[in-house]
Amino acid sequence: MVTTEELKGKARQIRQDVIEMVYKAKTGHTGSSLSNADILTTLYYSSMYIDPQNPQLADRDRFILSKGHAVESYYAILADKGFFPKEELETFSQFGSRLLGHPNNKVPGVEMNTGALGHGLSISVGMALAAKKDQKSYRVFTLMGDGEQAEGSIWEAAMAAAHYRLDNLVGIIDRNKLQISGTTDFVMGLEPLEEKWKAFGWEVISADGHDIEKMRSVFEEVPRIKGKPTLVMAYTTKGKGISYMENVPHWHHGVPTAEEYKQALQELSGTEGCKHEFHTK
Ligand SMILES: Cc1ncc(C[n+]2csc(CCOP(=O)(O)OP(=O)(O)O)c2C)c(N)n1
Repeated sequence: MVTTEELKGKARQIRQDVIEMVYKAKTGHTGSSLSNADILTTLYYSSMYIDPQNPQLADRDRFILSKGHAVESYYAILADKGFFPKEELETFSQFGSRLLGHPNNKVPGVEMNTGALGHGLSISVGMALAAKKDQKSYRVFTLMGDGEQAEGSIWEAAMAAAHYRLDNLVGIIDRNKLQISGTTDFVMGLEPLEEKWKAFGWEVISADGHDIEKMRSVFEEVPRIKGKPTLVMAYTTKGKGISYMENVPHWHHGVPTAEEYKQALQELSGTEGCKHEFHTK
């Protein structure tokens, strides 16, 4: 079994890949992707049942990146897991590449095209309902943004999930309290967000979304919750891991200068357990 220390090292490597991809492509959602890197690492290296050699395996757990703009860490993980060659990351967001700036299902391992906010949970409800009807035991995970919570369609899906008692569905909110143009409080007040999800009939578990050990135990606990869907409120920091990016709205889709790029990689590689293998020129 993979250790938590190994998972932390993996998350650092994924963050380096994110920086390389954005720097090379000169576009991307850096802060958003660094925000969800630990959540995705925990899911893909510890919690989900998947087979990269057989992306369409009938019993695989499903993952939907509802905050589809934060795709870099997702692609970096899919490549690292072996869904497609790692060198392909160098083509991110370039003309002719299948690694578009938002997930699309031409990429092995991507279940569904996403990017228009507010749709991922509805898709996931459909998948979880299908699993129930087919008497399959796979689980469906969907990662939403907190800014995304302003989309009304999320709340229709939340209501339906509780109605159908979808205990095979796990919603995760990347609660970094920032969205595209400022704080979520400024753009659209969300609180009391946990209470809203509870009122919609969901079990709510709160955790530090960068504490991989904790996130791991949260995802282990979820299958014991029966008769209702679970919402994991993962408290995070946008831009996590790069000092000058943390909590700065500009880095929602900022691109590092050459100096900033160097500093970012230095900060990440200064940390134990990191094996960086992907380099752009
Ligand atoms: C329906 C829709 N409206 C607007 C956008 C533009 N947009 C892209 S990212 C973003 C902010 C998302 O913020 P949040 O959900 O909090 O994600 P994170 O902070 O983790 O990046 C917006 C408004 C979109 N992609 N889809």
